[in-house]
Amino acid sequence: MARILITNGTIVSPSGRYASDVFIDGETIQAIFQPGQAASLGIVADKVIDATGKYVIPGGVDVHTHMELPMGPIEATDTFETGSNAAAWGGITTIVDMALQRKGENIQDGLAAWHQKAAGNCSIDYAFHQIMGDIHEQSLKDMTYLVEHEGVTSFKLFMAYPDTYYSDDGQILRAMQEASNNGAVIMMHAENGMAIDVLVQQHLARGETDPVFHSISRPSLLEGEATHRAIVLSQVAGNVPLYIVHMSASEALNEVARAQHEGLNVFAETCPQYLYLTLEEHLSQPDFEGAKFVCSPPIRSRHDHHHHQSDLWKGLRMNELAVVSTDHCPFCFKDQKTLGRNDFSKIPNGLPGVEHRMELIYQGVVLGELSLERWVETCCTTPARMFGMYPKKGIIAPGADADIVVWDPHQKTTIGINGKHHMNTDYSAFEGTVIDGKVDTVLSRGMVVVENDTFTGRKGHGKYVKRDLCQYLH
Ligand code: DUC
Ligand code: ZN
Ligand code: ZN
Repeated sequence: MARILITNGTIVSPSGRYASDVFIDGETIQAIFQPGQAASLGIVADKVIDATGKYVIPGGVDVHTHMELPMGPIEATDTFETGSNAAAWGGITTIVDMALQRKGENIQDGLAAWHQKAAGNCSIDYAFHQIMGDIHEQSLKDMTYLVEHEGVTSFKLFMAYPDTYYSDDGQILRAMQEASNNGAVIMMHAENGMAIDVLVQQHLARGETDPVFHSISRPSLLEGEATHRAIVLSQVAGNVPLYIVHMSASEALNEVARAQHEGLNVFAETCPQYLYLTLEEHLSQPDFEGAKFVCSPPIRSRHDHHHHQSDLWKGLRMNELAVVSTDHCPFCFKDQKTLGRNDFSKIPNGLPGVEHRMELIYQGVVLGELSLERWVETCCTTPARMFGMYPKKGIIAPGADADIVVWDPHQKTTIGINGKHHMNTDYSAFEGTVIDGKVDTVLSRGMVVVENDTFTGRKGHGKYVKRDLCQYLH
């Protein structure tokens, strides 16, 4: 494989930025040179990438995607091939997807099915979390087996969706106790699904069937309540590491901040949709267009008793929110979202987003919400450390995988079906958003996968990453 020199750029890490050159030999970073040093040492590269005026950052790590997720009679529309390509276009070089165990299935089969979907199809590296949708004796044994042998060190449980993925408090506690023995992280979808289902039925009975009622029937209070309950259960289980996924609500953030203040091992992520989209501008769009923005937890109102979006940005600055992921779970508007035309509860939940996380969170830098360093930390470095992939992933340093994005702050792009969009959906949730800055070049383990607005990656280049335990605690 080639020797590549990235020159004249500014390397950005969580701890600062500095002008240096990156020398790649094969799949890994060989050295960081001071400007001009490579030439004086007689280093010869097969390819030189000129990053003058650009940032050189670690490849993005998106730790929450759902490629090919079955949902009722349909499936999320991105395959590992289309989804990993779209991710690469957006400067993501590692995804951690959620392998699924449904009720009545065993965990080992669920994981094997995910390996089968992904193997040989990805253009970037991939790893798995395991969804536990049926917690009993055997699943608990399997959980420990996955941690010890399969490189799967985190498990997602659901307090929502009583008809499908739901676990009750007793099951959650048992999984947490097992995790406190085997070192795994418990990832929680924290919404009170039982109470939500009552509200859903009441809205439908009143004829309130539009997409906006999806959000109204899932009040932020019930995300706060479930977050609180998950934290208490994690404490009872011996302060097991708990990671709240896709946080959308101030009430939930306040619970996490309080737990962190008390010294508990509680972490959280949010997603771009919760930072930018609103009930008023998006979910309320006429002609059923609001269905394009139906996901759970829901997009919140601008006029709630809390200002959720400004609180979430504050949480990102303060490290109460450690990570930004996407919860990428794409469905088409035609024939999929429209299944819920007369009943919002039948709209498949999820948004396409894996391609846009780096550029949307960079807008937080442009808007003054986050520092450049914090952008890299929340999108690249911390996700790698949180889920046991650092320092192979998430950092530009000798020995690390050569997963690198050259980011041009002087360019602009427009997101959308007629603009930048490579995910396998017939709409974009961020249609028309103008992005200051642009992904210029992307390398995955030393292979150039995006360059000059062209995809140069290869199906099957992406490898499975066996993960270690959470590196904040071990
Ligand atoms: N929420 C979504 O919106 N989609 C996938 C699963 C989830 O929890
Ligand atoms: Zn979820
Ligand atoms: Zn999810």
